[in-house]
Amino acid sequence: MSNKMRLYYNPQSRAAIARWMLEEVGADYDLVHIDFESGSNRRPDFLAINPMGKLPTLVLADGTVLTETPAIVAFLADAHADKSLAPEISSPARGTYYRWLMFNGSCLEPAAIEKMMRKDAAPLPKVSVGWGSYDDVIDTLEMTLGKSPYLLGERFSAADLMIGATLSWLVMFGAPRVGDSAVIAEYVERVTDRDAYRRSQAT
Ligand SMILES: N[C@@H](CCC(=O)N[C@@H](CS)C(=O)NCC(=O)O)C(=O)O
Repeated sequence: MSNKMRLYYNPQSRAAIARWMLEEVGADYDLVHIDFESGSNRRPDFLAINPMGKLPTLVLADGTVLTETPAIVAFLADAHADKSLAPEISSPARGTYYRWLMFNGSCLEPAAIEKMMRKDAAPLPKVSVGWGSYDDVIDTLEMTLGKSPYLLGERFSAADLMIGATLSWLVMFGAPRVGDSAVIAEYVERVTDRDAYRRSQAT
């Protein structure tokens, strides 16, 4: 095997987001296809790399293992600072960038999973769960994206890649509200209208 970065990958997974980011920064990487049906992500050789058995898993050239999509996205943005996908460290915009990168995993994903997979259950208590409620999460995104084309204003950043990718999956899976929201539909179209995104979709 070469000493390039290795992305353990399945196109029907969050690994597609990591691949999009690898394309944004122009990284040289190998894709290792993981077949969920045959359970190859639960085999000992893969669990030795990522005991969670999850994708994406990115192994850097020096053997460092990265998991958690926002961490991979944030690392690649910083490792390729010349691509200007993250604001300068310590700038106020960097704070806003972190805000939305973290919002993905702490609010958007769990709110959507609760909404779509616990349809018949009473909503979890708003004061206790970090995402408050699905409607609050979507209202917050609509309010923010209704004011400017990107989460940081006029410039695309890796936070848009993260939130935009998740919103596009939610639209595809028919999550409530997102498909009917012009603000969200236009945002998803805007952030995915990029050569790197198109390259990342290649089979
Ligand atoms: N917290 C992880 C979640 C990763 C995750 O759940 N990946 C799913 C695919 S989208 C997976 O690998 N599922 C296969 C399995 O658990 O067997 C991240 O943000 O990257």
